[in-house]
Formats: sequence, C-alpha cells, structure tokens
Amino acid sequence: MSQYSKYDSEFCGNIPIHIINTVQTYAVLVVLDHQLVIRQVSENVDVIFGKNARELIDISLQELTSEAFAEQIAGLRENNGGQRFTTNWDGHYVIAHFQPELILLEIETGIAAREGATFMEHFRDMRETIHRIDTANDVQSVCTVAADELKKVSGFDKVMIYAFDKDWNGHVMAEAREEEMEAYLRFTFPASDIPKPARDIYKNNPYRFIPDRDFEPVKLYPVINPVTHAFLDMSDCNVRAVAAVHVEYLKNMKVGASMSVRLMINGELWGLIACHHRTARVIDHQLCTKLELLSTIISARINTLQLQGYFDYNSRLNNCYTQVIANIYKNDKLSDGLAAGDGAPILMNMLQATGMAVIMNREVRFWGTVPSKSEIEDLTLWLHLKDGRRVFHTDSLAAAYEISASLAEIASGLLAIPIQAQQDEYILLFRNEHIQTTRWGGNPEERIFFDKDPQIYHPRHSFKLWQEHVKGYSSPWRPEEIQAAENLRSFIFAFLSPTQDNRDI
Ligand code: BLA
Repeated sequence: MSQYSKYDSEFCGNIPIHIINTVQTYAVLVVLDHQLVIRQVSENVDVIFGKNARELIDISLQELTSEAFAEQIAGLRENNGGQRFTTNWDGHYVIAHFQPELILLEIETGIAAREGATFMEHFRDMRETIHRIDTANDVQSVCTVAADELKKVSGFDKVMIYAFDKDWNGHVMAEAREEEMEAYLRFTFPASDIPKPARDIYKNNPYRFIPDRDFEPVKLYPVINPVTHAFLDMSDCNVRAVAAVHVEYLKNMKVGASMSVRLMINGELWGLIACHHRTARVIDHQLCTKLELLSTIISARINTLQLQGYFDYNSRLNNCYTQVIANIYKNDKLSDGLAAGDGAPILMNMLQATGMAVIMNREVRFWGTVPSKSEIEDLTLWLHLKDGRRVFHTDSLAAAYEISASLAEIASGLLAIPIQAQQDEYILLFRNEHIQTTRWGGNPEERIFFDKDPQIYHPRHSFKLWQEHVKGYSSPWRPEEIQAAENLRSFIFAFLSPTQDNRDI
C-alpha cells in the first residue's frame, strides 16, 4: 500500500550499501588499476595468497599470480565491453568486474571441483526443468513449476518466486520448502524489505549470495581507494558485505544462507527467485551460474505469457468495441444504439462494468447495479467540473468524491465517457467495490523498530500472517480499457459532429 512506501524512499533507501567497504568471507577482493597493479585488497587475502594485505599493495597482478592470468585479465578488459566475467586461477573461481579506473577481482576461497562436468552433462541435468518451465501455460504455473524445480536443482531448503507490484511490495507467487519451515505462500512483503538501492543492483548483477549470515565482515585495505580517492563502489561486487539491517532480518527469519536471483522483463525487475537455507551454505559457482541461466528462461516464459495475455485481452476489447459501434450504426441514433438490443450489455462486458447509466436528452437510462437517479444527477454535476474532453476514471470514487458506504459498494469504480459534457451528457460505467485483502508477512506498520537512539533501528521480528482489508476500491481500470473508452469517446464526437442528425432530439 502506498502509505507504507515512505520508509522505502525516505529511510531504508538511504542506506549506502554500495560503499559498505567490507566483504564477506567466502572470497577475497583484489582491486587493480588499469596497469594491473594492486591498489586495494580485502584483509583476508592471506587465505589464498599466504601474505597479508599490506604486502600485496603496489605489486603487479602478474607477480602475484602468473603472466598468463594477468594477460587474460588484460585481454578481457580490452575485449569484454565492461561486462563482468568469470574465470579461474589456481583452482579458484574468479569474477572480474571492470570499472572506468579499476578492475575488481573476486577470488573465491574454496577450490572449484577439478572434474567439471561437460556442458552436455549440465544441459542434460537441466533439460527436463527447462521443458517444464517452457510448457507451463500461465504465469502462476510457471512460478509453481519454477519453485519446485529450482528447489531440486539448487538444494536450498526453501525456494520462493517473488513478484513485485507497482509500489514494489513483493508477493510470494510460489514456494517449495522443507516442511518445518514457515510458509510464506501468497504473503506480501513491503517494499522497504528490499529498498530501491538493493533492487537496482540486480540490473547489473544477476544475483545476491549470502552464504553465511553470521560472517565476520572483512575490511578493505587501505580504507580509501588510492586511485579514486573515495570509498570503493562495490555495487556489482558479489562478495560485498551485507547491510546490518538485512543480516538482522535474515536472523529474524531464521535464515542461515540466502540467495536471490533476478527475474527481469524488458530491463525491469519483475521479481526474484528467493532461496533460503536454515544453515550456512556455500554453493559452487557453477550452481550460481545454472540458477542465473534458469532465471532468464523463467523470465522469458513469463514475458511470453504476459504478452499473450495482453494480446488476448486486446482482441476481446476490439471485438466488443466493433460490436458497440456496429450497434450504434445499425440503430442510426446514438441513444438507441447504446440502449437497443445488446448495445448496453456489450459495452458493460467490454469494460467489465457492473452497472451503466446513459444520461442524454435529459433522460437517464440504467443497466446492472447503479446508484439512484438523484445520486447520478449529483455525480454529473461534479463531473461538470472535470475536463469534459477526456474520459474520467477512478477506482476509488470515495477517495475523489464524498460518497456513502452504500454507494461505494456499488460504485467504487467510475469511468465516465463524455457525450456532450457541457450539457451534462455522459455514459457512466460503474464497478462495484472489491475489498482487497493483503496477506502481509508481518504487520507492515511495525516493520522498523527504533532504538532509544533514533540512529539505531531494527527490522520486524515476526513474519506471521497479518491481514489487511482495504475497502472503497473497485478492481482497477486497465490502460487498454481506458484507451478503448477514449476511442469510443472520439467515435461519439465524430458521429455527432457532422449534422447532429444522428441524435434523438
Ligand atoms: C536486501 N531484502 C534484501 C534482499 C532480499 C530481501 C531478497 C536481497 C538480499 C538477499 O538475497 O538476501 C527481502 N527476502 C526478502 C523478502 C523475502 C525474502 C521480502 O526472502 C520474502 C520472502 N530490510 C528491512 C528494512 C530495511 C531493509 C526495514 O526489513 C531498511 C530499513 C533493508 N534489505 C535491506 C537492505 C538490503 C536488503 C539495505 C540490501 C542488503 C545488501 O545487499 O547488503
């Protein structure tokens, strides 16, 4: 709900997660200038290189690793168009990131499996999963299949498919979990749980991996990057340490390890694959890559089905629209065309209205469930003050105009198509109230606790179901419906304009 979005933009959104200046322990970070000289490192470098951070500063990558590896990194810098790249050195997975002045190498401390499976073998493992995702027939089924399949592929205790709404609250569409874990299926989580800076990072980085919630953050040495003279921008860095509020959040959720993989549609974050494990769990980089690949297949399937849905919906609208116009022509007069035969029911069906009134020639005609004649007359007086050249629409008449609860029940949604607004002539379409129930994961009003010191705050402790019922709204008018109503308004204008013969007088 929009009243909860304040914390996102004004509060949680200000946490500077990209300059946290510490890393998690599953990898070390080596920061080079473009001459491939080491300028900054994480203080755990000794785990891999046997030397402390100070000893590595100002030596070349070639000296630290090998000529071949340094050449590979230089080649990637030239040819990779700034994209991150995964390679390996001495049995360790390495992710390289290229910034204008710096190159960041994340080197995993674990040793990768030497006997890597071939691409064919990996593909064979995933073929059935891909087939199931690709043959799911609606978005909900894709999510259900994806949660089940990804739990099997990843081995996480719980996998959720999480979809964002227009206010960036997230809805758990599907969940596959170990029985003992708390169920979040069909729960909604407020936007502030994943604030904008955290969401933005998925644009460049396909996943966020936190293998051990209880890691001891490791500092960078030196603290200020000597090339940029600023804190290191770690936005794209996987091993970046985790904001304290989120560590606490994971603790409260009893999650030991977490991984979230983006679901992107047309360059926008549509949702996340949220994976939880009850204990700490480092997963192999190959598995991260597999989940990244599957996430693109899931996104593509959701995109296809959504496009198919828009197409089907628009075809239905166009079909109804043609029938409405044909009926007006057949009857020669606008009022008869809208009222005679199936005219009104088709228009109501086209715009999914539960009631309709046509106010024309000082007459009011009704279909379906509508307000009383005097209420409609009051409404038209109010509409008179609006821009009579455009369609007016609202999904909460109560928010725009003072109405009684009983009127809200039948007319929370209003779409007014002006016939001749100066003369208070309209087609009014009503939608009844649709009480919206949101199943929040914990009371969203209590999602942040402040300490006595207001600088210190904590996330909520409970994610138990907290239901909210919002009254006074109808289902929203879709943009395609508003466009169809605008088209009808233009048609009516043209129909009435030439001679004015076509109307009842
Ligand atoms: C990050 N919050 C995140 C992330 C997720 C969530 C997925 C990305 C990191 C990760 O994968 O663990 C939230 N995880 C969820 C939700 C579900 C889930 C909703 O599984 C539901 C099933 N968090 C708060 C509050 C603030 C906050 C009150 O609860 C701010 C005041 C911030 N969340 C926050 C921050 C990050 C984050 C700053 C980024 C952490 C980081 O990347 O360092």
